[in-house]
Amino acid sequence: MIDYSKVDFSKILTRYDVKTQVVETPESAAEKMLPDDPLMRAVAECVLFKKVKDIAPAMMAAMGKYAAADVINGGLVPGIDAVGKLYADHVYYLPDMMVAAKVMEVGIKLAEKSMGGARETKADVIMHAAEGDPHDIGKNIAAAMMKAAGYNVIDLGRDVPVTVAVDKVKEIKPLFISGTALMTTTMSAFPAEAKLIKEAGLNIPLMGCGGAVNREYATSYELGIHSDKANHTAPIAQKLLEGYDWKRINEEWDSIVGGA
Ligand code: B12
Repeated sequence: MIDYSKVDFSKILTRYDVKTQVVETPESAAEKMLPDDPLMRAVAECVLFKKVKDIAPAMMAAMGKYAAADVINGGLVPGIDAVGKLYADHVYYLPDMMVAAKVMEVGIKLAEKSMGGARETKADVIMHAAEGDPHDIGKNIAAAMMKAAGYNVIDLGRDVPVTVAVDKVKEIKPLFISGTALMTTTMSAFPAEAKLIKEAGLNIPLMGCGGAVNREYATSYELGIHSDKANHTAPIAQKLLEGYDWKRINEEWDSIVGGA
């Protein structure tokens, strides 16, 4: 009989994947990913540590010093980015993401209230999250910024069927329609929508956005334009108002969003 108690298994087999694995914790992610500014950090920590009750006072304090849009980008977004990292590292699970998303929702609503909207609207724009996609945080941020920039945002919500989005485009004939996709399984909604819009004889641009979509993909089909960050949208919309079509937006994209 072999006596296994005397065997040193570490000399026989080394699990290099385990040995080299960096074990992330919410605290270590906070050190690496959250902002240093105390007001912004307090906002980001509410998201990362899922403190739903604390987000309102943290937002109000930060918005006392910084513009609401800056608090979104400098506080809320780094918080959810850290949540995304912890989920990818299997430290956080779906329920953690759900609570963190709730904190984001409350924060974005407060920021939106503070940003307000213009009295006269410049144009109608349609926004939605792609069919099958429940991720709408980025869309909500972009919608708040577009409202503040003076556009009438028709927000179709999330998991919007392709045909519902296209029917709304036919009905409203907006300046553009934007779509958000964070999942590789949902981004194919955009070329499908663009094709139907084109078939309806409309030349209305479809702005493909969200973490799953890059510029190359979003401009790989007719009518497709791209916006990488929520604050890129207003300068692009301004050019559309000036008469640019989707092709010209793509040709001059770098200079259009360069200053944003
Ligand atoms: C929060 C979150 C959730 C929340 C979403 C809540 C909500 N209301 O949105 C909940 C908990 C519901 C969720 C669920 C799931 N999620 Co999730 N989720 C995330 C997480 C952590 C953050 C996403 C986010 O909001 N980021 C912050 C925002 C600000 O970023 P954003 O949307 O990209 O927006 C920016 C830009 O893209 C742009 N933008 C976006 N939209 C628009 C629109 C316009 C007009 C403009 C101009 C710009 C713009 O502007 C923003 C910045 O300025 C990501 C991780 C990650 N790294 O992204 C995973 C992530 C997206 N989820 C993922 C997955 C797999 C899921 C689930 C399938 C998990 C599961 N096992 O069930 C489910 C979905 C199930 C289903 N089909 O219903 C994967 C997707 C992988 C893939 N490539 O397909 C990710 C990447 C996590 C991972 N690493 O695996 N999730």
